Order: sequence, then structure tokens, then C-alpha cells
Amino acid sequence: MKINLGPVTRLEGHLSVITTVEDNRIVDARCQGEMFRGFEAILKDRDPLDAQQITQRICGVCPYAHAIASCYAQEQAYGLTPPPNGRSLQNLIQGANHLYDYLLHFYQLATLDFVDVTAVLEYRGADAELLKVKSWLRAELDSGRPSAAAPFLPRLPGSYIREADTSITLLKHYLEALGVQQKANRASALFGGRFPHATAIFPGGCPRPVTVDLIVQYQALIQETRDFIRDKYLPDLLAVARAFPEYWKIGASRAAHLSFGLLPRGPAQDAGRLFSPGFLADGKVTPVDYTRITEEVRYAKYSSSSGLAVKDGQLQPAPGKPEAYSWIKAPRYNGQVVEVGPAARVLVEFYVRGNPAIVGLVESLTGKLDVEPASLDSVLGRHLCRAISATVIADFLMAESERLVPGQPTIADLHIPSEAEGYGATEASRGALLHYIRLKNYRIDKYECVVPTTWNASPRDDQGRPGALEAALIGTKVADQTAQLEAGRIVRSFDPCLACAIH
Ligand code: NFE
Repeated sequence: MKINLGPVTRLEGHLSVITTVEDNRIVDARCQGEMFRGFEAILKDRDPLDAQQITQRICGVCPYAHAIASCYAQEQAYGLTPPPNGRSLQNLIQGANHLYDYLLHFYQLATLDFVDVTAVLEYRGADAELLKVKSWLRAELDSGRPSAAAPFLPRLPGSYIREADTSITLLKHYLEALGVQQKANRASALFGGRFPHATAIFPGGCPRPVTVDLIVQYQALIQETRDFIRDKYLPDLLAVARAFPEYWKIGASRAAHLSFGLLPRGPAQDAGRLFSPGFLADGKVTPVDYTRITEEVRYAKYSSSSGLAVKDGQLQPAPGKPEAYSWIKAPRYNGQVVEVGPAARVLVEFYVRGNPAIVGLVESLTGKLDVEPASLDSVLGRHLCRAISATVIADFLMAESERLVPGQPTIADLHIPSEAEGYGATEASRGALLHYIRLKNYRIDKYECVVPTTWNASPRDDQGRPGALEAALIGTKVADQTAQLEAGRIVRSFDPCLACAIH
């Protein structure tokens, strides 16, 4: 039986996943990116300083990651190193965006897979917000309209958290998280100029002055976000993990893991990062080499040559191409299938053992939950690694904001050469993000983006090997062949963003 699970995310919803099920087991899965955008074509022949603005329009959720990757690529091309304040400001803007994104994903995009929202109908407490939700939900259900009570209901049949108190607490935090996300966004906008698409992320730093007033405002907002992460997000995540321990074994991609590293610890991009870059395969981490990345297109709707290196990338749309089923290309590293994202970030760091805070969190949380770090390749592993990322990043941002020096320069002088090239690599919330820029006669001759969800939701490669998300689905047992709640939980644990993937 073939089932189309699309639209399968609660945001950026043009991902379809077609599964084939036999005897309640998924035997095949195909991820389909269903539209073409062509940002690389839009960038051709433009002024290079348009790039960090235009690429932010790829997505409204992770725009800063695109701006940062673009700035890193341009900094390399122009031979620029920002002053310490400039790199710190870029970090403060990008890091706050990660905090927003993890809370958005856990509460708004994923928890409804686990929480029994109907528990609120029996709520007898005095919390005004919950009472409002209770009466709204009751009225919506009584109205009998098919789409009533969205986004809470209808929901897929399956098992949800049984303890009413836990569901109600998670629901309360679902509501609170909306306000906390605003705080994180306000923090990034203090220096970035606006959210979602920042005006002040710029090659060589950030054209905003550093003042004591801005630092204090930023710290207050991040402090509140950090408190919520520590006091609510982490315990809520543990509650979900305890209620569904089987999800440590469901959704493993068994792919290699790749991280480009996140948040440089100094002006130079390679000065060491809060999360280290690395390629993890067979238990070994090796340094990242962008020239080992190729993009295969046998099953993608492009007539370009397959297996090209990033700097040689081509974009020739071919909507009617036989066999092709997605607008997403199939990137491979060293020819291997790769998963990117929070688990890759944490696993690479865990094996590199560069940061005791991350290693400590992995060991204490997996210890509390009685699972091995190897279980991080799973639905719950991805959720846990997001929470670990959030915790570590929030602490880093508080420390980084202390390093700002009011009155000191925030941006380097810029001289754009006529011909140059550069790679810019960072970690967006969803994983490894690479931009490549090549200049000719002061204009953009070539621009390429290899984006997190392009890796994770890639279609089959030239050898017919499934992408990470497809592989994570294949072999999964499903209780209800039509609804496939398990498959939905697997897909959403990757937090796919199709706007980014197809760019
Ligand atoms: Ni549109 Fe994006 C992806 C992230 S890349 S959400 O995939 O995170 O910056």
C-alpha cells in the first residue's frame, strides 16, 4: 500500500513523503520536494553585497544562518577578518536565532505528536490561559466544523501521553514558548536590525555600535530565554522521552554525520568553534573538506550533470525528467549518505570531546534516561540534541555578550576584489549549511548553497541509495498503515524545511 504523508510538517509544508507499507512495516519511502525556486540563478551577476540579503529570503525561520554563511564566504573571498566585536555581534545574532528555532520546533512543530491536548478539557485549575484554551477547545469541538480546533485537532490516531498533568504542563509551556521565542527574536534584532531578515549582518562584522544599553537589553532577553530552556524545555523533553522510550530505537538513519561547526570563538572563522566541525563515520571524526561534497541528480528534477562538486554546481530544471521525483538534489560527502543537524553537531562534539559542557550534558542526560550516546541516532536523540544545543548556546551567548567592548569597532573595512572565491560554512539549526561564492568582474559569477534539509531530505542518489530521512523511515513498524503516526514523528524529528531544501 502506498501512502502520501504530505504535507507532513507543521511549517514550511511543501514536503511530501510517500511511503510503501507491507504488513505494517514501511518498506520504501520517498521524500519529495515539490517546488522549484532557483536562488542560485537569482544571484547570478548581482552585486556580491546583495548575497547576504537575498539568501536570507530562502527562509523566514533560519535567515540568519544564510546571512552568516554568505558573510563567511565573502570574508574568505575578500580576505577579511572582522574585529572581535564584529564576530561577537554576528555570533550573538545567530545564536539567539538558534534558541528561537529550538523552542519553535519542540513546542509548536513537534510536541503535538506526543501531548494529549484533550486533557485540557478536564482541567480544573485556575490558570487563566489554560482555562481560555479549555473553553475555546470545547466550543470548537461543539461547532462540528471539520477543521475546528486546528492546530490541536484533528490528530492522527495513536498513543499520546497518558498522564493528564504532564500533557497540561506541556500545553501550558506550548503557550509560554510563543512569548519566549519573541524574546529571543528581539535579542537578535537588537543587533541585527530586524527579525526575520536582518539588515545588519554584513561581511566583516556588524554595522551596529556596541553600547552598554544594548548589551544589558540583550542579556536580559537571553537570560529569560535561558531560564525557560533550563526550567521548562529540558524537563519537558525528559518527560516526553520517559513517556515514549521506544523512540530511542525508532528513526535511526544509520548515515554518516556531518557538522560544519557553529559559533567561532574569535574573529577568525577557524579559531575553533563552540560546536566543532567534523565528519563522523564509523565512530571516527575527520576534518571537513568541502571539496569532498558532490551533488547527485539522477532522481532530482534537473538535467545538469550528476556528481558535480559544489563550485561546479549547475541548475537546469527538468520537471518532466523520467525517474526523478524531487526538486531536492542528493548531496553526498565522500560519496556517503549523510545526516546533518543537532545529532550530528552533538555527536561530532562528543567524539571530538572538545567541549566539556557538551560532553557533560550528553553523559548526564543519556545517563538519566538510561540510554547510550549511540542512541542519539533516533527520534528522541534528535530532540535531545536540540535541547543540548539550546542549553550550551544560551550559556555561550551570555559569556559572549560580556566580551563586547563598547565604543570599539564592529566592522572591518571592505575592499571587494574583481575576481575571488570563498566558502562559508556554519550550522543552521537544522544542520550543516554551506555557501560558495565566486566573483568575476566584481559581480557574482557563481553562487551555490548546500542546505541542511537538502542533505536530510535528499532523494535517492545515483546508486539508488536513500537519503537520511528516507533511510530513517524504511523498516519502521507502524500500528496504523494509513495514519502512520510513527512516520510523522520520524519526519518531524528532522525538522525538515523545504523552503531551504529546494531554495
Ligand atoms: Ni528554512 Fe534552514 C534548513 C535551517 S538552512 S530552516 O534546512 O535551519 O539555514
